Amino acid sequence: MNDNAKSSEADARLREEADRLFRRPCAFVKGVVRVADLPGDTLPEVAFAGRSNVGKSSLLNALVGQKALARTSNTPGRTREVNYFLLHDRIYLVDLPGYGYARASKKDVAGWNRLIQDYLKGRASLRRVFLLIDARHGLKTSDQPTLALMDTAAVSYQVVLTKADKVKASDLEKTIARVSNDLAKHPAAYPDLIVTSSRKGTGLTDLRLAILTLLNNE
Ligand SMILES: Nc1nc2c(ncn2[C@@H]2O[C@H](COP(=O)(O)OP(=O)(O)OP(=O)(O)O)[C@@H](O)[C@H]2O)c(=O)[nH]1
Ligand SMILES: [Mg+2]
Repeated sequence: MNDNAKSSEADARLREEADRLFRRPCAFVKGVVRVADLPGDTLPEVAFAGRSNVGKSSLLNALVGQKALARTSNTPGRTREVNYFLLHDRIYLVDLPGYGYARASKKDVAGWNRLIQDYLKGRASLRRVFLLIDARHGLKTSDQPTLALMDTAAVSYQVVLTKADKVKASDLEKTIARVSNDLAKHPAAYPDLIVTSSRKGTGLTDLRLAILTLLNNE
């Protein structure tokens, strides 16, 4: 067997292992509205951040193959707490409230923004933030404060395009190129992005593998 064949066999094994990890039990632990109430930081965690309605909760459900573990909604502003889910007693998956939701009250928005900021800045066990971006829109002005915060706080983050089923392949390629180009200016951003559709199941193994790799590097 040549080296290429060996490495692609190893890749396939890792991808299987990643899918297997996400078939393990995953359960809701708690929803938190103040950083003081976060669970102890003895386990590693990854978080899903992004504009309201971008598909964070749907992606989490798709990853673990459960339809209604995290609550989703057509109406933006569904997730209002920092929601902790524990996968296989090994890693927390953290579903964050969305930002950029114009119709919520100023007081609510300020509260959620403060919560997200405090969480992102101060969580020692946070291994990576998956920053979800709608594949139809790319990065928006309302994503900029979060990007800046994570750059300043040196929080490692990776962009995940969502709802890829909603765009034509040619437009998707353009968005990927544009977002990759923008990310090159951000020191804490991981250069590769992951393209997903929770509806079609696209990219789920790629994202699971990214998370497994973080765990294997613990
Ligand atoms: N077509 C399509 N729709 C999706 C996909 N993922 C999510 N949606 C829809 O997008 C809407 C928002 O999904 P959520 O998962 O609730 O979004 P969220 O980012 O958690 O939203 P907030 O909690 O409000 O911040 C719902 O109507 C989902 O059905 C996808 O891959 N494809
Ligand atoms: Mg949500």
